[in-house]
Amino acid sequence: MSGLFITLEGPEGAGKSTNREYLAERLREHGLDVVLTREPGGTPMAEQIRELLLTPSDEQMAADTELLLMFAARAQHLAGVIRPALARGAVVLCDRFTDATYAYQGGGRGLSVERIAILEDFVQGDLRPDLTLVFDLPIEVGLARAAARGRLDRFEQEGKAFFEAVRHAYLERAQRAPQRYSIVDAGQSLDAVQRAIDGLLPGILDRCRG
Ligand code: T5A
Repeated sequence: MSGLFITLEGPEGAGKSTNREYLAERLREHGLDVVLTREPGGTPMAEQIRELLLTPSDEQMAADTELLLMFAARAQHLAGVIRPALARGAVVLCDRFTDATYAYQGGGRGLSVERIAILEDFVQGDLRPDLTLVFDLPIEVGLARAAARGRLDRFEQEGKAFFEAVRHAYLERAQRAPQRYSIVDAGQSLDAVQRAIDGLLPGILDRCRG
């Protein structure tokens, strides 16, 4: 058996976590085994790496360190959660994955896409998401939602230009491979976003059964 690997992506505050729960419920109604997870993180050790990555610090983290820690956490997550779940035929719904590395470390930090691709091949082999939902919205709207929750993490303290580059990188990747990506307008009301997800559901269920 081989499961289905679905990732949810987008800039800060786009509603990925909220809508991941919603999509999981819809899929479970159809009797599917659904595993919810996130990056960076997803296992106890990978969550420790997440703390290192998200906690603001007086020592500036070098961009290469950030990149390598993302892939270190990912290697642990793949071994401990994602590969075992896919092997037993589950649907894995993962809040962020390697598209986030291309968007944040590539687009945001300006690291070379070729270098990211080398690490992607090294850590993942030929494993890639089957489907990626990109929750897209104006940067100011997402940052306002994130800020309303209180203290900002290390990434949320970046400036607008960083997040515009992140958003641009996501949209560019989605446009280059439309068979893998679906873009969801995440700037709408939550009801409208969830209706858009309902519209994608038949296609997702087909892939689960396929
Ligand atoms: N990162 C990650 C990298 O740089 N490289 C990588 O390779 C990876 C994997 C992770 C950080 O790490 C970076 C990217 C990130 O900066 P995180 O906390 O997981 O940190 O960051 P986010 O994924 O951005 O988490 P957020 O919680 O900020 O965003 P979500 O999950 O998109 O949004 P969510 O669902 O928590 O919603 C945010 C708020 O908005 C409300 C919700 O109720 C919530 O209060 N909301 C809406 N309000 C109005 N209308 C809607 N349609 C709404 N949808 C949600």
